[in-house]
Amino acid sequence: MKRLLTILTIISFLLTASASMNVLRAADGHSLWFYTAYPQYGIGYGTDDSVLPKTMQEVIDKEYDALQNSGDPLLKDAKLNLWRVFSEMITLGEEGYDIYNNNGTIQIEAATEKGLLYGIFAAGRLSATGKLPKKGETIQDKPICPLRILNHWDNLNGTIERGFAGRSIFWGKPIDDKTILEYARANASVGINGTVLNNVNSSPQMLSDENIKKAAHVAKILRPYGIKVYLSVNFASPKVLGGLPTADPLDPDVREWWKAKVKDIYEAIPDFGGFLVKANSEGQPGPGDYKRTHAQGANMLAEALDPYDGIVMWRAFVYAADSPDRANQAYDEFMPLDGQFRDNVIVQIKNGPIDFQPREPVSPLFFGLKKTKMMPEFQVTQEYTGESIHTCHLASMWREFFDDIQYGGASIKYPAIAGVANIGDSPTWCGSDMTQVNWYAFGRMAWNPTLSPKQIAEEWLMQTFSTDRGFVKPMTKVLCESREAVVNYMMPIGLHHIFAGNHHYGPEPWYAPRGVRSDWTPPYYHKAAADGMGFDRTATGSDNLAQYPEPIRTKYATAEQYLVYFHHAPWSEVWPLLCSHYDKGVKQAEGFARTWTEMERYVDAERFAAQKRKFDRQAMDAWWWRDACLLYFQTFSNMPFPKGSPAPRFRLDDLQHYTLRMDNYTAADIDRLPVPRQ
Ligand code: BDP
Repeated sequence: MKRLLTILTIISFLLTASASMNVLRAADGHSLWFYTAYPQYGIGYGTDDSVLPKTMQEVIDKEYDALQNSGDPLLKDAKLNLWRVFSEMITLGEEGYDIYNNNGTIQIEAATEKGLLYGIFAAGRLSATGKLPKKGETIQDKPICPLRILNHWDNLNGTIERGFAGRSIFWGKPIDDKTILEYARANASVGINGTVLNNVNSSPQMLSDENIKKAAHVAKILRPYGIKVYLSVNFASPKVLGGLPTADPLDPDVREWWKAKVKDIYEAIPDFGGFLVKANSEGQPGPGDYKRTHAQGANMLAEALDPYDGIVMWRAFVYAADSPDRANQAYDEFMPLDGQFRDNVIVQIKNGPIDFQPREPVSPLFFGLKKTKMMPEFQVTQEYTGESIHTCHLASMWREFFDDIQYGGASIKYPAIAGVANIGDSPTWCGSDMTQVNWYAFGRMAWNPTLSPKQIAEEWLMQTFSTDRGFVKPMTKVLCESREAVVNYMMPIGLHHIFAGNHHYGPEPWYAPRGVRSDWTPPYYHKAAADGMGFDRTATGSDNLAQYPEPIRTKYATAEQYLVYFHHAPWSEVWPLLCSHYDKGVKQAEGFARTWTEMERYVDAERFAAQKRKFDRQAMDAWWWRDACLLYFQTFSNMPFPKGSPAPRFRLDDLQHYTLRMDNYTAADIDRLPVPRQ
């Protein structure tokens, strides 16, 4: 017995030692989800970083070598087979692959080189997560959505709109080829096959010869990874850049200008993907300036791109100032145009009708448009969900989106999906280690919108930090709870857009200065008053509910999570719910910080410390949100905090004089605030 115990102890010692050797290497977060799978390989290419692969075959060769050297014995003799004409492979399409365990040898097979590349990355992921097929088993996969595109809101001067991870990797300084190479590889590894290099609020200068040349250079590095480049264009470019007197889409000279410009672009970038356009939205120019419709504007560009198979992604994010209900507008404006867009136009629609809120219903356009191609736009960068500080696993939000789309009877087989990137030149790429999960999740879910947030969290954690169950289990729980926690402590039961006036990080439900358009102030959305709070979007109000078909209309009308989104409800109903959700959110955020503290032995010291600061900050911010919102709404409800609800840590008056903003509020500051601490 004693001997057995000794043996067990030795075995468990060896296991622990090897696990910690694997996970405790120093890391600055730059290796993304290649950390555990390729210990000696990282995200780059070892010694020959400076040599850019020119063809996909070269990329395949490098990735194949990396896979075989990854340390997984099953992959040491892995084989690659390209079956261009084999019918079973052809059914996997352009991008699918098949991973087969042939009596102990892993074979990766596909009908195209692109499929092979995705197969190699998938084998790496399956190896890191212990899921490679067993003897005789096969794993096949192909994407549901053909175009999986990141949108960078990068400005030509190198700043990033709503970016929380440093400056642009494309603009504002000479391009670092190695960074673009690493970026390409990371994207390809999760199936992203397109990228828009510049902000939707686009400068006409984007289309200058010099900037097209820069885009062409980026395209050259991305091409061998199967990634196409797209550009955001400013609708007034023919006027501002081209010197024409107008940008009217029906003007023959304007049409010729675009055709010539498109020709130039394709000369520089032969596989250019197409244009993304924000028009007549938030001050951007568009066809409306000439009394033309969105369809007329989009079709003009589509016609110019058509000979090269380029596409136009035309955004539906439009809303006029001070309208009775912002949520109604995109639907009202785009429904009459259904069927009028050319075949190579895809209308790009934000997931919800307002603006990337922590929770909002899906945009009714997804159910309404029947003869128009549509693509959802998700926000990967956490503009409204805690920037790069708060952990918020957005896969849960996107899961809810796809589930509601299906519940409402529509298909989730979109021709394209866009995600507003959270990537910059910060060492961690995303501004923090934990927020990298959303880049990963976007790629995985765009490829397969039926994936669960849990599977994505688990596989990402295992590749990024440690495969130890002691780590993966509790941290998967944290990630899977995190989005609901953010909703709870920021905007529960259907609250939306009660953010601070000059940033979207902290709360300012009271913000309503004179002269600011009403739909840019929180009271427009929460409508708190003596009789209750919430936006009446039923038939007695804006009737936004009528834009939804059954059964999703009834689901939304009766859901507690959308109570004050669709109804102006009495305080007797709202107040207890508000308090319990805000209290829960605070507890959840505090729980995340506690769990992370227990993870110290599984994570390298650098990433542990950096992330600890973020979790601690998130917990403090949760208190700030909760106190600000409850104390403010209490001035209308005049109801006491329910029994068991903790006393506030802050005073409303103080909160109204400070703004919760990442650069002016740190852990130490909380002690300096003139507030009684409980
Ligand atoms: C809002 C952002 C703004 C963007 C706009 C858009 O606050 O910076 O330009 O969306 O999507 O969420 O066009």
